[in-house]
Amino acid sequence: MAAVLETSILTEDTDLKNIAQKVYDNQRITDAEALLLFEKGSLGFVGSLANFVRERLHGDITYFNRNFHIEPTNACIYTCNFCSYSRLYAHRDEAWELGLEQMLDIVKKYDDEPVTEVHIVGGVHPKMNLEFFAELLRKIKAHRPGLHIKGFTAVELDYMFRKAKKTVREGLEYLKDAGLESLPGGGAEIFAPEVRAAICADKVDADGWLNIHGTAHELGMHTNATMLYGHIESFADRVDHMRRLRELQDRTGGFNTFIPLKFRNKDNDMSHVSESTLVEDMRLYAIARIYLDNFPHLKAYWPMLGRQNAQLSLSFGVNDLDGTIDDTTKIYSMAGAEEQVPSMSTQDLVVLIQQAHRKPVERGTLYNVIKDYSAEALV
Ligand code: V47
Ligand code: SF4
Repeated sequence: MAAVLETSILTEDTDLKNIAQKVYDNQRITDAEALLLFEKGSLGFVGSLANFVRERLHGDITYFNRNFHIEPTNACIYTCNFCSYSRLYAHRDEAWELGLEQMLDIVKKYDDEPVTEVHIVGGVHPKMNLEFFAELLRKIKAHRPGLHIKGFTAVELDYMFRKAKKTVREGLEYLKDAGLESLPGGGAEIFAPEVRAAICADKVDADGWLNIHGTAHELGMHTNATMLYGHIESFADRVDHMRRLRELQDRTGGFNTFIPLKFRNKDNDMSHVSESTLVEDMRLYAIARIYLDNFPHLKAYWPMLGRQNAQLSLSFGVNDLDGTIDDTTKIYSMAGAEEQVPSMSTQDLVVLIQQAHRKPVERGTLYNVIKDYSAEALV
């Protein structure tokens, strides 16, 4: 009853009130209702509903993990217009390409650190093939068996498997045997074909991306899903993207986390497209939390959003702030993200979460609790 009262204060619109009632009753909202939220839902309205969902699922718990990144190369055969990172042709002199031992040295740098995950992601380099990456995985596992390896976007995997003439299932089984444990969510961008053709025409399409994730789920691996938003896509394209993810999740249950990625416009072929506003960012998080009822977690990737905005997102449905990172990723700083030197210590993250009146919990990649910091005093 109190919930109904709260809604009536927030809106006089009957359609929006009906959506709110559904959310309070734990019923799924339709695509048309999600679109309506994008078109008509004020920040306060969608925010309050999303926070209700977030607290029903997780209370005040806010997860983070301790991870580091390996970016094997920033050279890429593809030509995504939004990418500020790829250096194959235009800025060849700024390209890097790491060998196996160099990447193992990055892992060794963390020998005395209590990190639990390495995130491997990079461009698609024609010379870095399936066998090369399988060898990398074996070397990492031999050196540090307990380190969870989350690696390779569906875009990287699609290329690797096609080049090795393996099916998606064969390729994933091969990498899994070598030590790959889960997949990050990159490469999804926007699934709608017209937008995809305009921003990243030449890489794996929506069905290919979804097939790789669905097959990984069938093999018992967990994966994440992203959406690159705030450029030329429409509200309907956002709903279409999330619908495809929600449908796959209904079938497999293998997604852990949805991660909206805000388009940044520095130094890429879409620099003329303005970036979304903070209000629009928060509305998107909130609507994603309301619509994706079968996704357990919603993550704000703080190096891209900035730490204060990430803190704010904890009131708009977000319950995960990714990891400590330690300045090992360049993808966002090169695209003009808030955080040019993305590094936060565990203490920094704990304080950031506590300042938002939430409970910090360190997790493993699969959301196993490593340490509950909620009883620790704010410093
Ligand atoms: O797919 C590239 C994005 C993604 C830009 O699964 C850009 O835990 C904004 O997916 N503006 C790769 N975004 C990174 C990624 C990721 C990051 C953190 C955690 C996880 C996870 C996954 O970066 C790409 C693309 O969507 N990206 N350029 C840009 N200019
Ligand atoms: Fe390559 Fe990824 Fe950049 Fe596209 S977004 S050009 S696939 S590195």
